[in-house]
Amino acid sequence: MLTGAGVSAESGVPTFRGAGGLWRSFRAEDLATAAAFARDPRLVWEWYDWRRRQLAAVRPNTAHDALASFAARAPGFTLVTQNVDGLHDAAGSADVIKVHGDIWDLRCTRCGFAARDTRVPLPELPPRCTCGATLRPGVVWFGEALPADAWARAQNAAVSCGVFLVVGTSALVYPAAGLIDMAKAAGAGVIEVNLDDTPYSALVDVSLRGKAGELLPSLLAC
Ligand code: BV8
Ligand code: ZN
Repeated sequence: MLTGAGVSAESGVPTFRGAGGLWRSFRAEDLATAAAFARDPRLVWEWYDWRRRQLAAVRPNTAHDALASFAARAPGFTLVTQNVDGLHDAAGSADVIKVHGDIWDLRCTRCGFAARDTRVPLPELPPRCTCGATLRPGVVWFGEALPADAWARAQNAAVSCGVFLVVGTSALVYPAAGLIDMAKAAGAGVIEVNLDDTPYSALVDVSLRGKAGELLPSLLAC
C-alpha cells in the first residue's frame, strides 16, 4: 500500500495540492526545498511549526484505523507512505515505511544529531542543536534523495506484491509515484482509491472514486 495526503484529509489535514494547501500564499514546492531553508530558515520553520501545531490537534481517521487493523490480519502487508504527519503511527500501524521522512523528527544541519521532538510550538525558531548549528525538519525536500533504506524497502515491496493499493495521492511526486509502475510491471493487480482522477487512473486495474475513510474500511474488511 502507498498512501498520500488524501488519507489524512478526513482528519482535517489540508492536502498539498487541494484547497487549503497553501500557507500565507506559499506553495509546498516553494518552501519544502533546501534552497528555501538556506535562504530563510525561520520562514520555513514557521511553516513546519504551523503544520506541527495543526497536526497535534488532529486524530487518525477511519482510513488510518482500517489500515492499522488490516495489517494485524494480513502478515505480508507493507505500508509505504509519502505523508510526514505521523498519523499512521498514531493509528497503531507498525513499521511504516516513510519515504518522505517524518515532521516530528529534527536533525542537525551539521553534526549527526537527530531526535524525535513533538513539542508544539517549538521554543525557538529555527531550533538549534547543542553543537550550535540549526536543526532542520527530518523530512525529504524537493531535490533531495529519499532515505536509502526506506526507498529500498518500498521498491522491494512494490515489485514483490500481488496486490498494490495506492490511496489518496495525486501521484505527481517522484520517485514515490514510480512505485505504481514498478508494481504493475511486476504483475501486481493495482487498485487506486482517490476522490479525483490521477495520471494513473487509466492505467491501474481498478480505480475507486471516493473518500479513503469511507472506502477503505469496506475494501479491507475481507
Ligand atoms: C528527487 C515532504 C533527486 C516534505 C515531499 C526539479 C528539481 C529537482 C527535482 C525535481 C524537479 N522536477 C521534478 C523533480 C522530482 C521531484 C518531483 O517529483 N516534483 C514534482 C512536484 C513534479 N521529486 C523530488 O524532488 C524528490 N527527490 O527527485 O531527488 C535526487 C536523487 C538522488 C540524489 C539527489 C537528488 C523528493 C520528493 C519529496 C518531496 N517532499 N514531502 C513536506 O511534506 O514538507 S512531497 C509532498 O508531496 C508530500 O510528501 C506529499 O505526500 C507528496 C505527494 O503529494 P500527495 O500526498 O499526493 O498530496 P496531494 O495534495 O498532491 O494529493 C492528495 C490526493 O488525495 C489528491 O489526488 C486528492 O484528490 C486526494 N484526496 C483528497 N482527499 C481525499 C483524497 N483521496 C481519498 N480520500 C480523501 N478523503
Ligand atoms: Zn549539531
